Amino acid sequence: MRIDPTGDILGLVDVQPTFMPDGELAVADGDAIVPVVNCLMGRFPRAFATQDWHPADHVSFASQHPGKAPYETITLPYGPQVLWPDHGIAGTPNAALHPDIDQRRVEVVIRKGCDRQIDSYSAFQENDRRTPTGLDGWLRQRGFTRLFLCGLATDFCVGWSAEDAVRLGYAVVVIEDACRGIGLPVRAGWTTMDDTRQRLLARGVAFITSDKLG
Ligand code: VGL
Ligand code: ZN
Repeated sequence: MRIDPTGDILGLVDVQPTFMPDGELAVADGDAIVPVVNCLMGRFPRAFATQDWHPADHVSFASQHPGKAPYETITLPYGPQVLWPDHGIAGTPNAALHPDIDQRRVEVVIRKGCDRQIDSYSAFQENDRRTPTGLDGWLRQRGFTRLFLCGLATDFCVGWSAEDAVRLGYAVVVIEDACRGIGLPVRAGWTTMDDTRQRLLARGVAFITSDKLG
């Protein structure tokens, strides 16, 4: 797959220590993507990044709901919400972009999940599916038409970002070896990873590995 230096951009979704081994919401093998992302960074002239950036009393934290445990689901005004361990706390070292990430080509960083009352998986809008982050405006004004996404977690922030990007009219490519997922069970033999993959494939998202990029 050839990279078009004007229309293509690499998107780093939540490449933060909070989602890596020893982090608060550790994704298995999450740190393994760092060298892959740095290698990709050399192939794309431009990149954007997102950071999960929550206040310490964020509504998505199980700690804010007495009697609830992480990974249980509750219902909020905007719909079902998985409860997470406290993570991505704004201003903490584990919420920074991973210190080994080469940021030279990262032109914009979008922080999301800042509103205490609303979670935000997607790079484009909060989970109320109403409040935009502003990323669409930035990408559109700069003329980008195809997004190559990598980061954490495949089945939450990467997947929701990919789905919104397609809906907003972008071509979307997920670079699988530069992503890792959480993989919560949804039903017997079926996880949020399978579910995400099927949903994205059905919407026209392409999945590739980084060695397929020319
Ligand atoms: C994420 C769960 C909660 C992610 C963020 O980055 O995929 N997942 N907050
Ligand atoms: Zn979060």
